Amino acid sequence: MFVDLVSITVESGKGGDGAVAFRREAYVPKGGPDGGDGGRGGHVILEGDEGLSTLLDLRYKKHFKAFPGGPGLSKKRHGKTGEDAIILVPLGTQVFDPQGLLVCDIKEHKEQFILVEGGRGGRGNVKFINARNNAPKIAEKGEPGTTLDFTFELKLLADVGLIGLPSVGKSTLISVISAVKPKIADYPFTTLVPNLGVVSVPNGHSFVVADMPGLIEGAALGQGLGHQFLRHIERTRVLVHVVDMAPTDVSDPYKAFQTIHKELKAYNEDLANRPMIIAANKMDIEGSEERLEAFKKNVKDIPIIPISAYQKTNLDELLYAIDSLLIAHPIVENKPDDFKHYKFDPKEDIPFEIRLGDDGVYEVDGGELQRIFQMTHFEHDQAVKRFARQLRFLGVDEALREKGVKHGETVRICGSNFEFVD
Ligand SMILES: Nc1nc2c(ncn2[C@@H]2O[C@H](COP(=O)(O)OP(=O)(O)OP(=O)(O)O)[C@@H](O)[C@H]2O)c(=O)[nH]1
Ligand SMILES: [Mg+2]
Repeated sequence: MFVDLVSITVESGKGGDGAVAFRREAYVPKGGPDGGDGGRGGHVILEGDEGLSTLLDLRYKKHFKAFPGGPGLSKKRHGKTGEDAIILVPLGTQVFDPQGLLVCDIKEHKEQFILVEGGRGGRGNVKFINARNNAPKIAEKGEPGTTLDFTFELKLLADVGLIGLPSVGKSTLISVISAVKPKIADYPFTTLVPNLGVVSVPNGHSFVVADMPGLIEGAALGQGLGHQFLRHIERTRVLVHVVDMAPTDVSDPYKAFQTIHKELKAYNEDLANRPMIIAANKMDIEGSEERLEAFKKNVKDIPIIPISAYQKTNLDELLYAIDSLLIAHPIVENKPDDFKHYKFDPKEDIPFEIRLGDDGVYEVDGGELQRIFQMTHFEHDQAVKRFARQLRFLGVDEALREKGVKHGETVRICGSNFEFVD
């Protein structure tokens, strides 16, 4: 089965908690603080795998979760880094975020991309030593991981796309110019999924061709099989439009050409303007010469190469013509800074949000406050005090006062009730 579109949920690992620990020294009941930092949570990483040709595996496993970082240890030891979750994808996989933005584009074998970063490890108590406190009983919890949904879309990486109505000879053509041997039959819709083949030009150049399922009228609107695969020609640099010069029905080659052109245009204007060559096929059949002459009168701006895929005639001329067009239209690479990584980072956000709850209690939540809350060890008194200072610094106290909250009243911070001390 050829799967080229899936939705996936990924979750990066939470950072490990920082440790509160003290050195043990002979005759000293409590030595200096030595609690180490928590380890970083595991990333979610994409990796290109040339052995894969579809996103089929991802249809069955839709949730990927990296491991959390290990907690910090005594003697200032760092916690273990959480194991990454590695998602193997076929070359040509593009990943889109929920807003539809392109996040990354995997094109090479073993190429990796950090899709979602793991949470930072919390700092151990060693990091909280200061002039006023040389035995801090405080540490941070690890930064939370991030859970996000992405859409994975496979768009084949072919240089050339073979397009045309059904039964015009696309698969026959790829089978005689490359090592790919697709099934060929007399009935329409033979080709159900795209086939990729490597083609060698006699001059030593080579390129990758995708043989596409036949397109029919209405393809851009979802008619027939071909439409699902139109995305796979989006990335080709050259289209070879195969036109049957001896159709079995009475349909005119020029009409056939126009039908496909209209479909390309309806799907994506850019596709219709892609550098194109017409392979006028089945020239071995009687009557094709006359049709070709008529066709040439209608189509003047696109090079037309008459061939017979069946008898393998004039194929080199076609390959040379494709080669020159490819040279004239080199690959445009996406720049790495076109892409973005995701990390738990409410700082980009607002500091916090405040609203009156149904029970008349003010609720403060969201943004940077959420991160601070999640990283606070409430078991430690000093951590709670630090949390209170951080709230003041963020402006939470001020905002509550403005709302008319009085000393001793209850407020809800990130879902937990606290007493407002003013
Ligand atoms: N006489 C003749 N027959 C050909 C030629 N090329 C292909 N055919 C025949 O045309 C029929 C359809 O060929 P395919 O290669 O399957 O056509 P296709 O364009 O891949 O068709 P779909 O995959 O259905 O879109 C087969 O019976 C081929 O043998 C040719 O140059 N001359
Ligand atoms: Mg075919």
